[in-house]
This record gives sequence, C-alpha cells and structure tokens, in this order.
Amino acid sequence: MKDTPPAEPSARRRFLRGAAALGGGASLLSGARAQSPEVLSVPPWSRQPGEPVLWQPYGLPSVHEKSVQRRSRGGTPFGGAASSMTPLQDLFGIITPSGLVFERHHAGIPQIDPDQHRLVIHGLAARPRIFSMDELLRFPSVSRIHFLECSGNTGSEWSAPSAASVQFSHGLLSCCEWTGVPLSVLLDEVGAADQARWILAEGADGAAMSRSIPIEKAWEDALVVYAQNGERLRPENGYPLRLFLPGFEGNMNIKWLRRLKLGAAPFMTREETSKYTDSLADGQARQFTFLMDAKSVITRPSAGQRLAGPGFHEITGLAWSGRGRVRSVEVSVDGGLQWQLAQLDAPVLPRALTRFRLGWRWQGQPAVLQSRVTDDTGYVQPTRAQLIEVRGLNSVYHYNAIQSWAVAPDGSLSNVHA
Ligand SMILES: Nc1nc2c(c(=O)[nH]1)N[C@H]1C(S)=C(S)[C@@H](COP(=O)(O)O)O[C@H]1N2
Ligand SMILES: [Mo]
Repeated sequence: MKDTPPAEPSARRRFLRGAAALGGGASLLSGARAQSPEVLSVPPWSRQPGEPVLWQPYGLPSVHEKSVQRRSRGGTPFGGAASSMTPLQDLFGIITPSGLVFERHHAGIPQIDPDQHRLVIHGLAARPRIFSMDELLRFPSVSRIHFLECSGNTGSEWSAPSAASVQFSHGLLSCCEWTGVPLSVLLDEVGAADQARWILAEGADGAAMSRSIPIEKAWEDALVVYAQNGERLRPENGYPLRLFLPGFEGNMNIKWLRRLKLGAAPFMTREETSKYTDSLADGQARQFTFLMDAKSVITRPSAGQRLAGPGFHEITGLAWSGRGRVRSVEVSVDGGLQWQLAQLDAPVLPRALTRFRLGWRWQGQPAVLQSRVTDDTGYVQPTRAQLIEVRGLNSVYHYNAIQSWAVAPDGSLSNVHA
C-alpha cells in the first residue's frame, strides 16, 4: 500500500477543534438545552406567498430591526450644528450601511440640486476652471474603502466615563466604499503651479466649512467623491460632491464641496485655529493634527449590553489607523494584565476599519474587556494614562486610548476607566 500524507485539516475542522478547546465539549452553547428537531412547527409565513417583488422599490431593513438607528447625544442650541452617531454595537463586518453613517453638520444639511452645483478650482493654477457635476463624472474615477472618523470621536473619555454605549463613545466613525475622481487628476487639469503648497477646501453649506489641505495629500490619495457604497452620496454625507482625505480627521473631509483654492501657505480658517486644535498641558496648542492615530474598540459585548450567561462568547470589535494598515489587535479580559492575539477578518485594508474577533469563555466572574491595536508603522494604541502623560487633560479632540468595558457578575457591561 502506498503511503498517503495525512490530509491538511480543513478550515472547518480547524475551527471546530479551536472551539472544542474553548468549550471543552461538543456544544459551544453549553447552557442551552437542545430540543428534538421534530418540534419545529410550520409558521404562518410558510403557509402562504409573501410580499411581491417591488414591495419596496428601494429596500429597507426588516421592521424587527427598528432599534438599529443613528442616535444623537442631547440637543444643541442650534439644531443644524449637531451630530448623530453610528450604532457600532449593532453592526457586522467593516462596511457602514449608508443610512447609518454618522452625521456631523455645522449648519444643517443643504438640499442641493446637482444640476446647479459647481466646483471651482482656482488660485495658483494655469487654467482655473468651474466644473459642473456632469463634467466631473467624465473624469477617470476610483473606488476605495476607507474609514471616516470625527476627531471629536471618543472625546467624552477625556472626562469621567459616561458613555451608555459604544455608539455614544465611538459612534462618530464609519467605513464606506467611496467613489470619485483623484484630486491629482483635477490638479493636472487646472495646471497647479509649482508654488502651490496648500489647498483651501470650502463647502456650499450655510457654515461655508473651510479647511487648508497640504498639497502632498492631493498628490497622494485625496479624492473628490460623488458616490458612497455603490450609489450617489447621501445628502447628509455631502451630496452631490465631497472631499475625501483617507486617514485625515473627519472635519477636513469637506462636504457639499464648492471651491478648491491653491495657495502658497495655509489659509488659517476658523476650523484650524480656534477649533480642531489640541490644547496641551503647558497651555500651548497643537495645530494641524491631520492624521488620525491608530485606535480600536470592542463593539460586542460592550457597554449597555448584557451577557446571556456564563459560557462561550465571541469578543469582536473594530481597529483602524490613519497611517496605514492594522498589523495586529490584542484583547485582554483582565483589564490589561494579560493579552491575547485576536483574529483579523480579511481584507485588512489601509486606512479602513478592520474587524477583529476572539473566542472567550466567561466563567461568571467580574472582568474588564480591552483591545489594543498596533498599526503597520509599529505604533501601539496607548493606555489612557500614557495618552494623558503626553497630551494632558485640556484636549477635546484626538482621544485614541485603550477603551475599557467592565463586566459585572450579572453579565451587564458598563464604561469604566481601568
Ligand atoms: N461643508 C461641511 N463639511 C463638513 C462638515 C460641515 O459641517 N460642513 N462637517 C465636518 C465634520 S466635523 C465631520 S466629522 C465630517 C462628517 O462627515 P459625515 O457627516 O459624512 O459623517 O464632515 C466634515 N465636513
Ligand atoms: Mo468632526
């Protein structure tokens, strides 16, 4: 008889083996009593035809998913200057459905007629020009998956823990497939001058939101975007046109984009002098913090949720870095004493959310769950103490420390500082 090499264990067998090691037996849900398959009854919806096609020409989630919503943290004196947050605790994978992408507006959502919308590119350019939407859509385009994070995200963690859920602590965060024209193509089109070092980007909203963008970003990967997750932009996310700067703080991704002016120096707009600067401990302010540092958070289980009981639970969450790819994510269930390497779901894309997972067997004891990302530059997400040591406690923006969720013996989870 010929010797045959032992077969490679299939991915499924490998998974089951890992699960068995965790569960110590055949069933992961050891508490749940299995019923005999014969008891499965035929429900009413199996006894008749269902809704016809085109029941909803534009499809909507099941009515049973009504609790999966964007939410806002309290009112502001001016309703147009507010934000809503993505329900990260209810989402799977890495793509944020368009209807759940967080919103941040400084003067509400302008309702723009795309046929009347124009983009002007002028300043230090040989051929300054006004583009219509139809003209812009004729240029070569690309589609890329990237996260977008408001630099105010997780700002509540600078003070005492108060977030009722990960939606309220980390929900100014989304990840979509964005389609648009590389800004470099448009700079070539208008003949950007050699002296041009900065670009003023201005929105068509009532706030005329304006920021200075270093021109290197335009040559690297900036996009002038008209579509999101396969369809034209949603009004709240910048319809019909927005600037997209992969990895840069949310504020610079100017929505309802109407003007790009090429200049030799930054334009010192309100949003980069008074706002979106980081006050340090010594009273100095850090300006132009463009790139979002690496960050991660466990989305399930997380604050406001309750473990159904002791036994197997998958810990899962999101990691990202404005500087590149996620290299690894570690998870701790004891407040940072010991760390285990989590699995990363493919694809792990640069400047995109990355989904991580780790199987966990909860014994019913108090626990503190944490995640810690390392990006491909070698940067490691800091503890809260390490972040405060460098940044002090005067900051509002750019909080990226390790997040802690405490598990109580009854299985309920809450936001703590460990
Ligand atoms: N024109 C304009 N662009 C804007 C804003 C705005 O108010 N007006 N808000 C900025 C801020 S602070 C953020 S975090 C992002 C939010 O993008 P989103 O609403 O699509 O999530 O848009 C940025 N671009
Ligand atoms: Mo923002």
